[in-house]
Amino acid sequence: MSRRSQSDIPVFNLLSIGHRGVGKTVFLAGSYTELLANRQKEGSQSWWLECRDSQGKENIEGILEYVARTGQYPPPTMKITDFNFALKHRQRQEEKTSCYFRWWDVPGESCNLQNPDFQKMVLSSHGCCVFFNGKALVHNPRYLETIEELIKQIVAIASLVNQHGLDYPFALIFTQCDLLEPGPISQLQIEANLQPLLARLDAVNAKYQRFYSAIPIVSNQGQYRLKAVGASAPIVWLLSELNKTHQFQGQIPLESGLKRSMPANKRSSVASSRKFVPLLLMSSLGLLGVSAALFFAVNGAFGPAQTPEQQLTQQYERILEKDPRNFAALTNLADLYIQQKQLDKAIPVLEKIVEQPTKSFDLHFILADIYAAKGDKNREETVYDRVLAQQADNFDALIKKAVLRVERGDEATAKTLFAKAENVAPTEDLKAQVRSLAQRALK
Ligand SMILES: Nc1nc2c(ncn2[C@@H]2O[C@H](COP(=O)(O)OP(=O)(O)O)[C@@H](O)[C@H]2O)c(=O)[nH]1
Ligand SMILES: [Mg+2]
Repeated sequence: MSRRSQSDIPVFNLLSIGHRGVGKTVFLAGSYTELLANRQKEGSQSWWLECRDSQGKENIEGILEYVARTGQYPPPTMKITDFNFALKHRQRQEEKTSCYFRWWDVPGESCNLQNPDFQKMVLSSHGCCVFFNGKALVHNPRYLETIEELIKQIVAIASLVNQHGLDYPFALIFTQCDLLEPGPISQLQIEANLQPLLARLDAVNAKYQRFYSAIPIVSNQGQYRLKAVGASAPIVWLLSELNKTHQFQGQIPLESGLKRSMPANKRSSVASSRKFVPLLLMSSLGLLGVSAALFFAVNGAFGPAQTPEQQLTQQYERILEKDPRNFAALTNLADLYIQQKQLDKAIPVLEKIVEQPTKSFDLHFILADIYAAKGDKNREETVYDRVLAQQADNFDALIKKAVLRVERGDEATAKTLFAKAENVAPTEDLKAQVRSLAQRALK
């Protein structure tokens, strides 16, 4: 029977991402201690973790010893950063190694895909544990805002993975769940509050699973310990998913996965669409290019921040690309451009509107006002003519054209127009105002 040689055993890199104090160290120590009990058990499902380096072993056992001695969680100074583990199980009295994995603890503030160190970690990783404070998710309505940047980075990685059809599992771990009311309500609240992230992950077909972690400290006859029931499930799930994938395609970290997944016909073609820009860069620039892909993924997943007005503007512009005379889209778009003080963009839209028959001339007068503001009296007057061609007794158009005629030294026409306006004015008061205006203008 052939034995699996040391070099056949896959090595996976797992990212552990979450803000400081979320519970990453406690989680790893809890998983380690929970699985240790399996060491004596027989069976391929009884996994445990073994530290591969003495420094790591010293660190993690130091944490467990600290808890046992003090009954307290480890202080933040007992740092866990990088760890090398073997996932082991026992088969017929023999210890077997299923895989190796490296655990990279990334504090929240380093999770920025524009940070080269984080990029390197992401690109060499095979899967990821993302930590959220379960208690804060339920009780602090502003918690999500505080981790918005982190969420952005996660979704960016997930969309990149999706674009390239890669297998990259995410374990979403909700910590400190022992501090929540037991029962399903708390879980439902967590899920409801995390919906913005879950919806984004679903939208990019991310492979993820949720885990509710509760690692209280319990005491038994004066001996303290981390009581970690089910704490190790996320690591075991991630590694079993990666082992499954590994059997089919070997272990592919994100970076080589991205390169490998590039469609062959896109590698050399000059793709004009933005979607292929990262692909193009990747093929020609190696790691730097893949970093660029991550950068584009962040911006692609969220786009530059847009106001609701900008989003609406884009929607109307898209409608008009297909249906250039769509009246509702034209009027709404004109309105939005004016609100955003983009008068040069509003003009061609308003010109299309005034070409169409209408009962309301409000937008005609807005267009005329814009021309007036630009000092374009010819075009301003054309608008009044257009109104008068459709409604010869339009009071506003008569008055405005009359004033314009005076400005242009054509008092005779102005006089006729004022007279017409006075004639159509609906009230005596208004007629008097027109007379007075005409007198002042024509003197
Ligand atoms: N009750 C409870 N508290 C926890 C748990 N996990 C973490 N904590 C608390 O959160 C603090 C920070 O945890 P730590 O693992 O050091 O956070 P890290 O900065 O993400 O490594 C700990 O000191 C505990 O007070 C848990 O499962 N239950
Ligand atoms: Mg820590």
